[in-house]
Amino acid sequence: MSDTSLSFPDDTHWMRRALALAAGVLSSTRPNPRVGCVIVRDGQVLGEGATQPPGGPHAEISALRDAAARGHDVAGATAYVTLEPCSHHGRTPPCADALVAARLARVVVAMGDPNPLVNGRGLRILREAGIAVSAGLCQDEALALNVGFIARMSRGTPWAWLKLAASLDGRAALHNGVSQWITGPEARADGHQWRARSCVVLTGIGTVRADDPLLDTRLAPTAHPPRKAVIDSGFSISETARLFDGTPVLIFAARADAGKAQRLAARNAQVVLLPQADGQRVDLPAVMQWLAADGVNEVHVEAGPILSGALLAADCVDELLCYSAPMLLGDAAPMAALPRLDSLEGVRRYAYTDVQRVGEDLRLRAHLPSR
Ligand code: AOF
Ligand code: ZN
Repeated sequence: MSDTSLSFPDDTHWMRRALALAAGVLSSTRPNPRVGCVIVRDGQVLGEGATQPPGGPHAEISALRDAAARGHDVAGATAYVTLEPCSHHGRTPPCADALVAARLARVVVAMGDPNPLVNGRGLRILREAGIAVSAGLCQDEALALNVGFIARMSRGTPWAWLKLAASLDGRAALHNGVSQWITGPEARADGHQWRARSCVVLTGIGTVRADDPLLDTRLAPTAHPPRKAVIDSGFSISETARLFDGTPVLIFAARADAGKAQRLAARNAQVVLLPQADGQRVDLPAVMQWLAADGVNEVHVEAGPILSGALLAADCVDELLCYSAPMLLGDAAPMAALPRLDSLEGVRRYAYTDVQRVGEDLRLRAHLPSR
């Protein structure tokens, strides 16, 4: 995927526009990747579009329809697409065929589609039809837009980030449980943006019991809210928990009670029975595998120190999304409960990938270097 031999000076400009279109549909394409497409001839945009919600047109079809609506014939034009056009009949027909039928002269693609149903076949269809194809332009930006889709396709688990909010000394709550509000309103609204772009907002029964959270996206309203999920091995969740607001809820449990499960189904909750890992909690990697099999690309974890620590220890977290408030809380609860270490040898080291000021706080993003 790095055949950029046929690049033209404005290619990067148009690809960035296609990437911006894809970034505009962060919360509405799940389980599909976010893709943008711009069709250009002689420096003029003929049509552009992004992936529509599942069953709706893909980015290329949106752009072709936009061009038609503006009265443009796209024959001989160049299409800039952030993901390899699809070659399969899924919920919609193949985009590669549509680009061939529209007689484009050139297609510039940022990254290949890791979906085994596509995986190079889209580019082959275009090339075999005599279209000039370049691939790999702005590949890193394109990969970053769809880390979750790529993780699900290539390793069978979603991309999970752990949202943390803590004082500068890493404390998430006072000794007596008081935690509202350590970070400021801007950080909380930013956190909701991350909830909104995810496929599932995941928490633990401890947090549901302690805070009765809504886990919704009220500070980042979206027409396509993510599902909610609770790890509740003992199936002890209150039937009147506030998170049951009509949005689909998944409850991962190790045991169920048919009557309660049926009553919760009426509240749009589904109980998923999974094996226990340690005689206590459901197996956390099994939760991630179940989610990926169900089409989940990105998981936003917002949980207490116990589940946060357990997910870290089980290697289920790809990225830390940490809001750090300029205060010191001293002897108080940690943001993640991790085993005591005697040396730094076994410590997990992350690499900061992004640091931003959000209101009075800092937002730190960090990945494991291997991811
Ligand atoms: C594209 N353009 O905008 C997107 C693509 O079931 P379907 O028909 O919606 O196909 C979903 C698959 O299509 C998805 O898994 C991925 O491989 C590809 N997504 N392809 O040409 C797009 N979103
Ligand atoms: Zn397509």
